[in-house]
Amino acid sequence: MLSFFHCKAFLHYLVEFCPPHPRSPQPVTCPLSPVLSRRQLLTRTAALAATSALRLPSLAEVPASALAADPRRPQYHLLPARNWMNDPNGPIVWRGEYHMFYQYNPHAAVWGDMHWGHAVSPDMVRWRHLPVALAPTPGGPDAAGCFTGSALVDGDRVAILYTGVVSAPESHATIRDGAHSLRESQCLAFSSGDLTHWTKVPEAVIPAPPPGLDVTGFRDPAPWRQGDVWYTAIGSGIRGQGGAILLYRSADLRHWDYLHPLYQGSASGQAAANPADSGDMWECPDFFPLGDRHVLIHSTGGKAYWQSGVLDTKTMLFHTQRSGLLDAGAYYAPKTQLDAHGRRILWGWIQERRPEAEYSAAGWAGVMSLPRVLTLDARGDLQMEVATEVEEIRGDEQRLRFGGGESGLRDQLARLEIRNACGEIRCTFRRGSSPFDLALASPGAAQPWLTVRWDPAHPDTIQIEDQQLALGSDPKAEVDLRFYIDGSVIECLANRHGAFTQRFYPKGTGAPPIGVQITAGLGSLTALSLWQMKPISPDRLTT
Ligand code: DQQ
Repeated sequence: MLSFFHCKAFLHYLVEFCPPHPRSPQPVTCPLSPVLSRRQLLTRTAALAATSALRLPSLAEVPASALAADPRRPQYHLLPARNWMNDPNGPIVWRGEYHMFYQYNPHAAVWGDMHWGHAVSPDMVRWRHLPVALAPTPGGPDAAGCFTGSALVDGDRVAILYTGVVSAPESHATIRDGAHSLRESQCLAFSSGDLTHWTKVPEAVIPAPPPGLDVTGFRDPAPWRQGDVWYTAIGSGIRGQGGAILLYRSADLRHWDYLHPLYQGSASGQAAANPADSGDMWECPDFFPLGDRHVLIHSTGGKAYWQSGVLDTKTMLFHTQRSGLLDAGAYYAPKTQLDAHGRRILWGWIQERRPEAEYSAAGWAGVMSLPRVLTLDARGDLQMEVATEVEEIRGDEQRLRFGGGESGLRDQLARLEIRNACGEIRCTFRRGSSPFDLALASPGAAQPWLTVRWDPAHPDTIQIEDQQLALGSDPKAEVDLRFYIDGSVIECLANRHGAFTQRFYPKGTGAPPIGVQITAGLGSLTALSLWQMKPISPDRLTT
C-alpha cells in the first residue's frame, strides 16, 4: 500500500517547479497549512496512483557524511540528524535539563508519518538527540500520526497531551483539506526518569470535538494549570465563523469538559481547500501569563500571531488589547515554555523556503529557532530577544572602531566578515534625518542575502526584505539590529519588536563568508560587532 509519506516523497517528481529565486523562493509545501497546489497535487497523485506502471522513487538515505558536509545545514540551531522536522512540541524543564520535542518524520525529509522527535540540553543551546518519544500506534487513536501537543510536569511524572489522527471517511473527518481526510482526537501519554519511555493512555481523552460544533479542525492542545484545575486550549475554527481557540477543563488530565471558545476570530470570507490557509482554522495555540497580562499565540495562513490582553478568570474569556505578527519571515507554529529562571521562552519552526525536491534530496528539512525570551512593553506589545545563553557560543568579537572618518569606517567594514556562514552580528544606528540601508552579503554574490532599510518618513517602522515591521513605542531610541546567521538561516530582530527569519541557500560546496554593507546612513551608525559562533556539534548532526 502506498503510505502517505511515500506519496509526498514523489510529489516532487510530479510538480513543475518554477526556477527558484536565489534568496527566498516560495515554499511548495507546508504541513496542513500551505499549499499552493494541494488540489493540483492530489489530482496528479490520484492519477498516478491509478497507473499500474507507477514506480516509487528510491528513498535512499542521504549518508551522514553528506549531511555533515552540507554547508546549508545550520551549525548552532537544533535540527534532527536527518529528515524532516516541523513544529516544536512540549518544550519543558525536567530535572534540571531542557527537553525539546518536535514534529518529526523519521523516514524522509518531507512532511508525513508524524512522530515526536526528542532532544535534551543543559542550556537550551547545546543539544543531544534522544530516541523518538512518540510513534503512531497501529489501531490506536494516533495510528495515522502523532501531531502537535504539549508536555507538562505533573508531580513526579511528565505528561504529553497531543493530537492523534486516524484516517477517516470525509463525513467523519476533522481535517478535510483536499489532500487529507483525517479525524483528530486529543491523546495522553506519561513518562518519568529520562523521558525516553512513554506509556500511552490507549483511548483518546478528548475523543471528538464538542457535539454540535461544526469545526474546521481540532488539534494542538496547549494545557496549563490554574489552582487545582487543568485547562487546555485547542486549535480550531467554527465553519462560517472563523478561527477559534476552544477551552476545556479537567481535574485529572483524563476527563475533560468543554467550556466555550476562549477566543474567536472572524470568518475570512476566502475560499481555500485547507481552512488553515485562509485563516479559518487556528493551529498551535499557546496561552500564558506575561507581566500583568495574558498572551495568546496562534498560527494560521502560514504566519504566527500574538495577542495580549486580559483573562477574566470568572468567565474564562480572553479579552484582547494589543496584537501583532510574531515574525514576518519563515517562522510558524511557535510554542512557549517557562525556563529554569522563570523566563517565558518562545520556540518556533523555521520552515524551508526552497522547493520540496531540493530539501528532500538534501535529506533534511526544518530548523528549530533559537530560544527567544518574551516580555511585554508598557503598551502591552510583545517584545523578544534571543536568550543570553546563546552568547556562550560566541567566538572572538570583531568590532568596528570609530574615529577614523567615513573612509576609515568603510575600510574596516570591508574587512569584517562572518566565516562559514556561522555567526552573529549586532548593529545600532541613530534615527536621523536620512535613510539607513544595510545588507548582509557575500563577496561576488549577485544579490545580498538580507536587506534592511529605515526611512525617516516612517520612523517607527523598519523594512526587512519586503516587510514593514514595528520598532516599538520609544521613537527616540536608537535602532538595535541583531542577526543570527547559520548555514541557510538568518534570524533577525529589530529593537526586540520586529522579527524576520530569512532562509537563503548559497550554491556550492562551501559556506560563503558574509559581511555587512551599509549603502546609506553610515554617519548614523553607532556600533557594529560581529562574532563567529561555535558549532554545537562537530559534524552538523547535533549529537
Ligand atoms: N503541524 C502539525 C499539526 C499542526 C501543524 C502536524 C502546524 O498538529 O496543526 O505536523 O504546522
